[in-house]
Amino acid sequence: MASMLRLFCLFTVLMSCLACPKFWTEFQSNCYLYIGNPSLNWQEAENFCVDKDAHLASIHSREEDDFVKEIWRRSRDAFTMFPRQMRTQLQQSSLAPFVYIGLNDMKENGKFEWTDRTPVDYVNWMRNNPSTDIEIIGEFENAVFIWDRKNIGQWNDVSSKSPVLRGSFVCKKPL
Ligand SMILES: [Ca+2]
Ligand SMILES: [Ca+2]
Repeated sequence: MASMLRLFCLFTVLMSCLACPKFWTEFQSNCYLYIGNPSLNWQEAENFCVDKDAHLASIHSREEDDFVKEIWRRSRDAFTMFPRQMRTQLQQSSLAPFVYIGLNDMKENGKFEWTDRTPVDYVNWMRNNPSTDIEIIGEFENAVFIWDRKNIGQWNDVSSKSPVLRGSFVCKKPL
């Protein structure tokens, strides 16, 4: 009986090694964490992910692009189920109009990279993006978010250290 118990414990430990941490969602052998916190810009969001042994999500296929949008939209959809008073408190954190991902051209303007160092093999830019480098309030557009304008959910480059563009983001790490 004791050996059965030991075997069961071993199995449980092994299984937990093969699963994403609590609150993370598994998709194609990676774990994703959606954060609806509105108080972070791109750079702060990446720092948050690194703190969790992850990076802002990289996206390598249409399926992964849709998946990231799905966990973000699901969170916004769930928001409408809360009572009205609660919604006011939650409003900022649940209704971010964009979600940051790890794409950036901080090292060299126009040369986009993922913060997790995976290859850039898929992009989904919005019309007129990436922007020719327009300097806005002393900052160049060098980091990317998915903007759900017209429910299309395409990519836009913005300033990585914007004091204004604070929104939600998705961290990703391998399973
Ligand atoms: Ca740029
Ligand atoms: Ca742009």
